[in-house]
Amino acid sequence: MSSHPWYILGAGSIGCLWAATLHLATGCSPVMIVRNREHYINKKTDNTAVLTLTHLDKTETRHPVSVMTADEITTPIHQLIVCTKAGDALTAMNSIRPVLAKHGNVLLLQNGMGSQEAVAKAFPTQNIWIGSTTDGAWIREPLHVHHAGQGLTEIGCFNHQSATEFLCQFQGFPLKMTASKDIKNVLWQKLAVNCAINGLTALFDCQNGALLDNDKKSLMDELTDEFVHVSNTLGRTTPESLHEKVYEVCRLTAANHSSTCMDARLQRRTELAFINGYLIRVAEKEGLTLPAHQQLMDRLSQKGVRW
Ligand code: KPL
Repeated sequence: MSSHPWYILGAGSIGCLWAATLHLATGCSPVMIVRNREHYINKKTDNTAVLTLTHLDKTETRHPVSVMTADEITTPIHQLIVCTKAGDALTAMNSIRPVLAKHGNVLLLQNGMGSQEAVAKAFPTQNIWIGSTTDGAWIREPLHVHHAGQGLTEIGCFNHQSATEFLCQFQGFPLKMTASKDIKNVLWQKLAVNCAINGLTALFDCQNGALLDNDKKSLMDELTDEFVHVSNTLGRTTPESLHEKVYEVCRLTAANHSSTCMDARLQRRTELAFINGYLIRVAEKEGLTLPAHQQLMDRLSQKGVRW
């Protein structure tokens, strides 16, 4: 591992999962950069806190971390993992711009598409790595994360530079990781599934498995048909059996509430602008309209779901 400390922007489920895992793998405490310090620690003068990780086998481990706001950081950041919501990534990155090392490594772990391009464009001298993760995690209370589902994190770079060397740092890391030569395609394939599932689960306030009921399934099919249409227009590949893949994710995560459903329930801003909203914007540029996607977004707006 590099001798530089790791900084993690965002203390949500993925941020906490990576912070705890980094401590397990390296023995070094990462620094978690948060917007509101009091939400995590009540000591005024001391930045240290303990993060609890409940593992897949339900055992618990505890990990010392530092919790800081952007304006408390004075030393240059060479190693950063951005775990904010997609809609907050650029603002959060700008908040640490003055302390970000010019050629630092930045790993972006956002859902959906669009935020990664925006950050890469705004930070041209940094080495920007993009991750797409299927790890499942949820927050029980601030700084207590449950690892709920073993997934895979694929890491690559928009300019196809190999991520193998970057990934060497994570040897022996407890989360599963692999280098991807075509991370845009990985993000696109995940987007297909999220476009079909996330918005609908927020609309019906249901678990993923409930989308396999007939009336909801046909809405999912319409969204998937539109995705395939955009994909074909762009000359991108999607699996022939995309509908089957979507059903399979619904079956495998039947009892889960999607991240968007949870955000909507808690009246938080969702990431739909970077999921269905992203597809609508890409389609518009190609002169295509996507009635099923548009109708979904309209119905969600009427319901008061924010993005
Ligand atoms: O990625 C997901 C999410 O919740 O954002 C799915 C695949 C829908 C699993 O819940």
